[in-house]
Amino acid sequence: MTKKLNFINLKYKPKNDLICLFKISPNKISIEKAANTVALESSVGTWTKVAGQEYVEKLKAKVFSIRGNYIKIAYPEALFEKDNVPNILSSIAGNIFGMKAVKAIRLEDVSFPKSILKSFKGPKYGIDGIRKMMKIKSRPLVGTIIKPKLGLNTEHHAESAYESWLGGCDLVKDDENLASQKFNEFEKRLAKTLEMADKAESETGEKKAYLVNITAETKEMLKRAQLVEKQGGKFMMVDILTAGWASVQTLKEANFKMAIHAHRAMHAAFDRNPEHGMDMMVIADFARLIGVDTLHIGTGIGKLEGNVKDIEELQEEIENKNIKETKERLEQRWANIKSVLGVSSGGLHPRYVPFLIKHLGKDLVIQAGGGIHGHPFGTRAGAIAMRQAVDASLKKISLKEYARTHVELEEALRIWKK
Ligand code: RUB
Ligand code: CA
Repeated sequence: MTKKLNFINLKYKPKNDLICLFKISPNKISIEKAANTVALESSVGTWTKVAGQEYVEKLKAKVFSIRGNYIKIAYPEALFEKDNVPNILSSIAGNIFGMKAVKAIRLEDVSFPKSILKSFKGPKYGIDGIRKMMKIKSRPLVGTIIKPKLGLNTEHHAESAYESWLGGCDLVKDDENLASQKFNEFEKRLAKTLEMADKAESETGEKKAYLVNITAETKEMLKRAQLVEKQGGKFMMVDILTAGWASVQTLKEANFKMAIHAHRAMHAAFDRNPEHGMDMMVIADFARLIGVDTLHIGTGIGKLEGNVKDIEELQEEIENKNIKETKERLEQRWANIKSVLGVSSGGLHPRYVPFLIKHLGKDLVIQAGGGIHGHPFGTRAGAIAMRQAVDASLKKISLKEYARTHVELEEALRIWKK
């Protein structure tokens, strides 16, 4: 190794550092040189030597592991403003993605030191808190997204929510691109749909939650959150990536009573290319750190890209207390930061329920839009069929057999084959 690679120290043992695991495809240079360039650009260096002070040297990021194309970098905690997610990401996930030294680079995982963990509060509810709020001891929660995703008027939206709850949904959410459009304005929708939630609660004896999408410019978003709190809502939903990390922090800091449901629209712009960008694991880590209570993690089987092994790992990362290191994942002790409940959503219908429970267990929200509202007998029957599929799976009875005595499930299986 040449002397110039002074951001590499393979003997270094990280202490209070933030660790990043990168996969790098170097651009006609050695992996060492590429790794060195990543470490310098994301910490105190630049493309040429700048006469520095010795005390700055102490803040250098260090490449302390190189295995094939996987490298680990330790960033001294003092490099960051600790409770500032945009600041942390501007270093570890900033300029490096465009550097000519790499053909591609992917941030696979991040591990936070105690000092950074301590500067965040994490989820208010966590899995236990959500279960308590919804009075659901151990089964997976069933959710729906009102469909069609845009265009429905407020009355039809609220009616569809009501039908979903009566059929057995626990959670009803807005779609990611519904905000306060003319055809269905926020204030009216909130009032009408919460009214229906109350009605459904008293008629079914079950707890019912409306995950209203408050995503907007930050001050407007806070106003909408205040309205939800005033009207007694249990949840608010935010598109964490399109809204931006700073606004999610602002929302969390405002300390509303409601749980936060995080939709991840736009994540695939970061995580779909396996060689470049950042893994969903990183997005999930920051979402847990700031403190969302439920987060979309994918399905492994529905309409959207993602394999089930990755989704299982992702679920462990947000739901467990201590995370073990693997080739593609870093260790993390979450200490006092609560868990986040994973949500599987995207192209789901009753036929997929046994697969989801087999792989992702009961600490999961199983959420279907088209797979409920597209049921030939209507929304209520669609929700009934989903609950029947959950019941059958928990009783370890095949769907085919259960469908013999459950007509809604039978119909769902008849029209949705794969
Ligand atoms: C669900 C839907 C959601 C996606 C997001 O509708 O469109 O926005 O689940 O994906 P449907 P992800 O049930 O009709 O497909 O949860 O993977 O982020
Ligand atoms: Ca991690």
